[in-house]
Amino acid sequence: MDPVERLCQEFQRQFGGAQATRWVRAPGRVNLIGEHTDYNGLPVFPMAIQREIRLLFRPREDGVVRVGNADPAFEPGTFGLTDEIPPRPQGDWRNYVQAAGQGLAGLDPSRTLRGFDGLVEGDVPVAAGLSSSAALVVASVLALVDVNALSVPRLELADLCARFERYVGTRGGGMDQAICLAGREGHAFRIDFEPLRMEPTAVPDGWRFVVANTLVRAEKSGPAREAYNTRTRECREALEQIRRGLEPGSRPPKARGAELDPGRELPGYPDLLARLPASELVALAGQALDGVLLKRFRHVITEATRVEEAQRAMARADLDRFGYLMCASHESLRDDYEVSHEALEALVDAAMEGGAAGARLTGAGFGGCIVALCSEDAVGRVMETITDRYYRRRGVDRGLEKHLLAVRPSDGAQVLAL
Ligand code: NG1
Repeated sequence: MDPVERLCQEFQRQFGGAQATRWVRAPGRVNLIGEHTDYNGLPVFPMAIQREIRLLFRPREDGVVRVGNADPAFEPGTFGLTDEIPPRPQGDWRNYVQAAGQGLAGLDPSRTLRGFDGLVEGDVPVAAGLSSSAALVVASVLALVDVNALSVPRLELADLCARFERYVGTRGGGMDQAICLAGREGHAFRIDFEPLRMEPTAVPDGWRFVVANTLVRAEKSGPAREAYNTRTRECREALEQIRRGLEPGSRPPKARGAELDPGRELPGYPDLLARLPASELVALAGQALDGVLLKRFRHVITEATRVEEAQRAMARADLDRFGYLMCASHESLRDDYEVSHEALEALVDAAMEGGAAGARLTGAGFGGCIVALCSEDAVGRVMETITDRYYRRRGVDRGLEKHLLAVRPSDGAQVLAL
């Protein structure tokens, strides 16, 4: 049976009454390169994928949202649309729907929003770095925008969704929501921030991206949250110290010509890169920063330069160069940003052994997925080697299609009639 038809039946079973009228599909995403750069205002390079969250809904007359899940492991919930919706315990899936509700209600507290009855299902692996959480927030926002006939431009909506998602307690950047809303079939996007800008690059015909899940959950509503938030804090601290090093008369800066004008607004990471070449910034950091802060800073700066180069490599269909940059990104994430995990290392090694042009952890790390790039004719061998060297050794031999997949660059989220 068609998945949407099955979902319609489940909707009837859970809610009764009138049938759902519309549904939203909101894709997961894989970030090809540019990790832990978005919250520093530096570019990323993701694509939307064919795995998605689906939300079937019918409008309500009142300001209540009732939401159920096709997976019985996830309990249903009801909440009123106000600008102060009490969050449920950390990790509860309904918080992502509530994030959308509170966010939209808070935009204009004098306006009463209509709610919906909605049923959610999806095939984006949870806590795997493929952004199931952003897809759920985006789907919920789009359903509310639809039932209230609001009109918000896509990029503005992406910024709003990123802000709304902070309701769950993470301070993520804006990559996931932007690519989920504005992805395009056949394309990856370079995304820049502040202000949000998206530039498509066609993925060359013969390129295949393989995603493999470590099956180590990296819950950002759980333990990985603290590790993620610590990294964002360290990046801010590193920036502060570098800024102090650039103040006139300070010791050191050795980078001549880069001193700040007194009274000028303090630069963020993008301004630093506009002011000095990456190599000089890293040299300057070597004098101004110690230990962990130096490593974090070095990752952020070098990763931003890899994004620039990777975009050019894709535009000229240079598979080997793109793969090389993915591997360099992974090493930097492992050694300088310290967000890898032995399971991620094992998967990257297996992908490379199978003939991938490059492989790296994707998403925040600490578990979750890797992404590997290979040519069309190598994809079978890469997937076989990963199966053999990773999954079989861990006794996983069923349901592999859920954990190991060749992803296609797909369209962004849409609201569709039933
Ligand atoms: P994942 O792990 O895929 O949810 C998180 C952030 C991104 C970005 C990456 C690291 C959220 C919702 N997403 O992605 O914005 O910072 O880590 O590059 O926090």
